[in-house]
Amino acid sequence: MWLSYLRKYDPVVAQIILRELERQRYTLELIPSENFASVSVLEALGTILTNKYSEGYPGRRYYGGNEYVDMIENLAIERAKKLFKVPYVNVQPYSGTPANIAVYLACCEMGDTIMGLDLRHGGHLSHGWKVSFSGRFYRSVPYHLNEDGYIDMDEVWKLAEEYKPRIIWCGYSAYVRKFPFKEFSEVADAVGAYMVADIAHIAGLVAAGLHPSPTPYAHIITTTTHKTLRGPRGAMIMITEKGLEKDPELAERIDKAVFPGVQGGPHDHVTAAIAVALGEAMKPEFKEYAKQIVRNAKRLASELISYGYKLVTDGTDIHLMLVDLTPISIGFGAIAQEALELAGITVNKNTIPNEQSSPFYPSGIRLGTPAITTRGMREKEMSEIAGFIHRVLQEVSHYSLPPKGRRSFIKKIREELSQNNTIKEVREDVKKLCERFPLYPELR
Ligand code: DSN
Repeated sequence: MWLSYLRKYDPVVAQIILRELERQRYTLELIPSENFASVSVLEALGTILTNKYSEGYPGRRYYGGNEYVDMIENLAIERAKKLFKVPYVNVQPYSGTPANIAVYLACCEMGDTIMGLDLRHGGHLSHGWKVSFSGRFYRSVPYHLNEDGYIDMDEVWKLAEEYKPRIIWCGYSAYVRKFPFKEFSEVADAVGAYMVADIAHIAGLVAAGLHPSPTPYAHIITTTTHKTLRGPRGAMIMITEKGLEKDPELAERIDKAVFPGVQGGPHDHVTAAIAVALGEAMKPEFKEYAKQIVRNAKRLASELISYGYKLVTDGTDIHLMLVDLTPISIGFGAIAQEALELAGITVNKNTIPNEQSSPFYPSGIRLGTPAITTRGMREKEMSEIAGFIHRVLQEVSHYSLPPKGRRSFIKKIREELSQNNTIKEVREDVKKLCERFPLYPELR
């Protein structure tokens, strides 16, 4: 029985985990940065490797007893090198932001200038947003999207030439088109910057050849391992041949930045699970999976457009899309997220380019297909899901956020909507769809 010891010795924790399993099983997970790791990945995570301290790197640790941990870490490194065709990998970062902190530490002095896409336009917190360490300790010069939702490369060139940044980030959390690695490498090379590709969102697509690789263009590549790559929560930093040519000591500096610069002991159980996920990503089935993610995203996007929704850039090239709900009302993303959640459809509210509201009460929602594709859903189910979303949003389109008292307003509509018959009906339809695509049947 799954969790047999935990059920016996700490039933309180076991019951909460089992309820979360039910939630994952019977809801539609459309948050594009989430996925369902395989049972093999989960098994590797739940092992005795969590007991070990291994500060340092394979063959040069600060603790004894690392014979097998070295094997695990070397295996993860070798698989990542092969998959992403890079000469150097560090698999120890705890997650995406710590990986990016290590990159700053290795490449910049405090106060140096850095460039990333503005958070409100789809960039990541750690690429220079004002409340993050990256916007506080470095001089952040953000670039933006054009009105059409594509990156404004004229602005990128202008800012880079004027401010001569030390780092230029090309990598996004809510950008729906192909990441323009080649164009960014031309800018970075022209101004002598490090080009860092943050492929957290698209790593699985890159690994499967469904998105152009940054390897020929970037100096450094960072990624999390739990999004499209479908591994455990963790991250990696990779250095390309181009990176080593620019700076032969870069690998050593990255290693030192990760440990002892930013972190202590690596999470060896996570490293093992990363090795498993990388092994899975090398298989032909993973390529099929990645293809289906993109096909599903395109179908979901086109169905939503056919219902009259406005999508940023009118579609997607990758696994995610951004629905601009401004035509319903400004800040409607926050209402949509609540209503959809009540119907068993999990999405995240998101700012849209030229947002007129705030990141907490934004006007868009971000949807992605990695998790539902893992369940085995295909184009036909995407059409059904678009229909569910439309039924829910139609039901709540008369609501609009008040200028004040927004938190209590959201609480109030949540209560009202929990009694709404259409939402209850959609919730039942969502459950039926989920039952057709069982999640973790092995975990009983
Ligand atoms: N929180 C992640 C996302 O949802 O895109 C980025 O780190």
